[in-house]
Amino acid sequence: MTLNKTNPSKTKSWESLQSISENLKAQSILSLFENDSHRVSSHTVKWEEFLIDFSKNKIDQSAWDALYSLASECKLEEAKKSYFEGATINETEGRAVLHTALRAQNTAVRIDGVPIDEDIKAVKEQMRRFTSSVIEGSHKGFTGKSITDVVNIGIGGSDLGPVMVVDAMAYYKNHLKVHFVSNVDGDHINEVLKDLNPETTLFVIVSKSFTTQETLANATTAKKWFLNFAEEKWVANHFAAVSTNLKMIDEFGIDQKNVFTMWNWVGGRFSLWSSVGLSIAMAIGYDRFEELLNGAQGMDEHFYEAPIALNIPTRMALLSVWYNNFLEAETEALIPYTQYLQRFPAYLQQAIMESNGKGVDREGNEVTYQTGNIVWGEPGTNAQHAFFQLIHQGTKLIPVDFIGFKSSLHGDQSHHDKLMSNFFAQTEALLNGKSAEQVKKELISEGKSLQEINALLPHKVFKGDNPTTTLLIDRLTPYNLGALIAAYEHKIFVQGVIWNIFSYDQWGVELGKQLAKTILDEWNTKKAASHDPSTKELISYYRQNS
Ligand code: G6Q
Repeated sequence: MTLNKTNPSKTKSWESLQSISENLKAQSILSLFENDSHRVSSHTVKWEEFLIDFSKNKIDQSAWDALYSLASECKLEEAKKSYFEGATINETEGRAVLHTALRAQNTAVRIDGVPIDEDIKAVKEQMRRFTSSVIEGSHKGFTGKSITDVVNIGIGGSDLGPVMVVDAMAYYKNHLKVHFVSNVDGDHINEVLKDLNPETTLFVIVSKSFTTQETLANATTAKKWFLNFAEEKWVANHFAAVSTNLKMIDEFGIDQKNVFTMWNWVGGRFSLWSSVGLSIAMAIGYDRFEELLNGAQGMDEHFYEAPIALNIPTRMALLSVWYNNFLEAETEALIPYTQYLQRFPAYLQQAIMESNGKGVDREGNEVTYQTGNIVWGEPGTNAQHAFFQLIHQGTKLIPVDFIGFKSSLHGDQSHHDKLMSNFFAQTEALLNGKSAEQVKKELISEGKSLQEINALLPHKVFKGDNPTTTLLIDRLTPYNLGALIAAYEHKIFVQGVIWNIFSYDQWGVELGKQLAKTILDEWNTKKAASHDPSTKELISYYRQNS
């Protein structure tokens, strides 16, 4: 069953949302609180250790109801079934989208009639054995020493998920040092290699296709570096690979027993749950990797079963559609109040923008409405000292997700209270703002003259009425992190369903790759290719001066 091809802008609910939005644009969020004494409880969803407060958003119940109808007109429930049951919902690549099967305890899903459950279990078992042998030290390098450093070589989906999770789970980490090399920039790999001991280093080459220029270049450099110190036969102890392309791995010379398969039904940017997460399992141990998977599975079940009004990912998605398509917001910010999640916005930038940055609908027509929202962010409180000025007093509507935790991991309550007082204060300030009267009173009490007050006043006023969603989670555990990531994954899915686009392909990254190949070939063969005048001039300047 493929996805329905409903044009959302032709639905009845879309029309209602347009008129509701006209009415709501004129109302402040504060007035919505005044009109509804139960607003906080009716706009808050609780699930396991998550509490999501949607009440500080510019939306009322009539808009929520119309969004729920929109989801139904766009056949969200049917789409969810197709997603979880392994239908070919990635139509343009002819693939299912089954990262959910990787975290299910058991799955009855079959691909082309073939069950996948046993394959998933076998790879997980291989991961458990391999990571345990490296962590416990029984896996030895070429001089008989145990491994101390693991280098994940991969890019995009084969890098961003693992690097984000390894960073986020630093508190749970074991003794292994885990490094990530992604960029084809030789300075990246050379910076990492310069501090490594080849006797105790394990390289994990992660590439679903095993044809990616960056990863192959870095893997080749790593192997060359290693062979300066050891004979070829020792590559088996120091290199592992994750891929669907077993033939190419063989040509690269990696021992079959260190090869971890993955499948075409796992999209790159959703692959951290597969063997692509090998470096995560190395860093925190296989059992904690399983806890991460269990958290994602918990969220999968919630997403699949919870009624729409209590469904966290669905409400997050519909809210984003509301801002994007009816209140003309172009971007959304995401501010985790924990340093551990510093890579979370970057990870979600790929997941969200590569998935939903599409301008053609599921019938191949150009869309006539906005799709893929722009996502950005940095951890708080750092972000407050950087770009929060624009959110508070700039001219753009920027809905913000605030993600915070009830307890810190190291248990320093004094720091945590300071952090969380900022967390709550920011959403409060964004909502309430600061009126001219308040500012005037303050300036008077500071002893400012009338002239000074008049000059300063407009600059110190905060209009407020800036929407935020608060995600308050008990603790940053592997389980809760898995659930949090899965919530955003399903948000992406729901948005794609509503927008009638294909979320799981990424043709937009191909053209640049093709042209880079043309330019490189041109330099290697010394045969000029044609370029626009600007690019031609720039290339010639580069070639003369480098
Ligand atoms: C993700 C994309 C992309 C991909 C990289 C690496 O969904 O497909 O980011 O992960 O291009 O691809 P390989 O894993 O095939 O090297």
